Amino acid sequence: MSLLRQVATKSYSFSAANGRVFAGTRFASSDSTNLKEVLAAKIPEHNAKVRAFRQAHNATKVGEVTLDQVYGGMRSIKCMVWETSVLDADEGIRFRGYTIPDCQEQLPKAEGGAEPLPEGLFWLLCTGDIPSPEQVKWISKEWAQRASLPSHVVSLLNGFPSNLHPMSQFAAAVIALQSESKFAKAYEDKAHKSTYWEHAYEDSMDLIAKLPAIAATIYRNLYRNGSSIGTIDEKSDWSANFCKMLGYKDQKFIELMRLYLTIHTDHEGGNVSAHTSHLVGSALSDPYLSFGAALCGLAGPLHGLANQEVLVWLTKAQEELGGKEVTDQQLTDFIWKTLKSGQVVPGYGHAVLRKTDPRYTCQREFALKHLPNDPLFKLVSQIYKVTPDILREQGKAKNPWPNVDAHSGVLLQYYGMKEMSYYTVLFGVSRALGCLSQFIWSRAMGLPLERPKSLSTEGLMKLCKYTPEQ
Ligand code: AMX
Repeated sequence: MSLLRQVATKSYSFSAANGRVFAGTRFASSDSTNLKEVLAAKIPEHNAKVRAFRQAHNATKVGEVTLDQVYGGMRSIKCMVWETSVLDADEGIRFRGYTIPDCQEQLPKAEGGAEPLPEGLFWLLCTGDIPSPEQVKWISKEWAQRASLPSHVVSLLNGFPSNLHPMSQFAAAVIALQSESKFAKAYEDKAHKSTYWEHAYEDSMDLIAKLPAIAATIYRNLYRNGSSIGTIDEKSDWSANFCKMLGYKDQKFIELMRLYLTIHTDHEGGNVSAHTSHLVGSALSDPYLSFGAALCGLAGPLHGLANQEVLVWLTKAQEELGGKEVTDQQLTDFIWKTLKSGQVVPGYGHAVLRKTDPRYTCQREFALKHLPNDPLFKLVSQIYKVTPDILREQGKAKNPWPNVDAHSGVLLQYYGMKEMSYYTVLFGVSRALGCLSQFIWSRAMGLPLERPKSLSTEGLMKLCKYTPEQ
């Protein structure tokens, strides 16, 4: 019986000194570089805490639901558990309690680098602890070792027509990888429920490791004549390997990718991609199916595809405005034209946020540091100056401020990645870290099948004792 299986099936006791005792084995959970060991130590402790909490408070009300919320896309209804991050309307995202500036300051960096490594954020999302450099190196190596793709996935990718959107290719390839699922196999083999998280962990690590190779194959097939993605360097980090596979060598681009893949990971549980993965996973579908479904949601223009929409819109603005510096009035007129034609201003507004997205701010800071004179960045800055007032004047959007997608494309195009229909794939590679860290915890906590109640309009009218006028 494996060590971890023992952990999952035997009772545990907590050692107050510096670790936890499991089946006679001591894990100094904060010191181990093995993420699975650290999780094995933390899960029973968390579950015991939740059990006690629920016993005391299961009947406590956490909110009320109005008719407006039922018709209005369930905005702000508090109805799911998401352990890895929480979004505050004014402050923005906190990953396990840490803001983006906290993460930029405290998460380990690559040698000579200034931006956090996404491996570190994954460790933080999984464990709640800021990892040591050694723990982050352990993850980089694990992901490098698990990165190879089965041949049927490569053949599938190579067979896609060039008019199939990169996000559709991405989702299809992730679903096709399901042949490798250890979770599905374990379920078929009647694995005990208490071990589900272990198989979820293995699948999640495998899937995250393979995403850059899938994404880079899509990129090279579509935009680089199907050239080879090359090999993985086990000594390199996940983002650097990804950039190499894509064909980008510039150290600044690699740094940008580390930041990009860190900040797009997680945005609590209610957004379309996270919620989709949560819902699908609750049926005990494996991580491949669950995350493949999440990617389909991310591909929508009101969600992840907005980063593509922003660049399309910026390019149109440049063309229409003559490609030179414009006055605030000219830009204002262009934005009003967009609104009056019934379109949204892409990259602005948010279902939860009510201030500028800190993911926008940190990308803006990156641009101010590395590309302050780029004409497209100047246009993005000018749009930031004029758009909130315009949206306020229009009086519809509850949040007139920019979100993450208003800024990401301009940075990518600066370093030569101009293929805008590819941008959401990068978002998807990062989003896996949030969806899958929570997936592991969802199975560890034994969260049940999601099944909220729906009602027809007739049923709602009856409930509200409302009789329509004849
Ligand atoms: N431009 C124009 N109108 C906007 C707007 C924008 N950027 N943002 C919101 N509105 C409109 C809505 O379309 C809605 O109009 P309606 O009453 O005619 O249907 C009205 O304002 C009220 O919407 P809301 O309550 O403020 O927003 P929401 O929670 O319904 O939607 C979002 C949020 C993000 C879909 C919306 O702000 C939007 O469409 N933004 C542009 C697309 C975008 O940037 N999406 C990316 C979001 C971040 C992400 O998920 N990656």
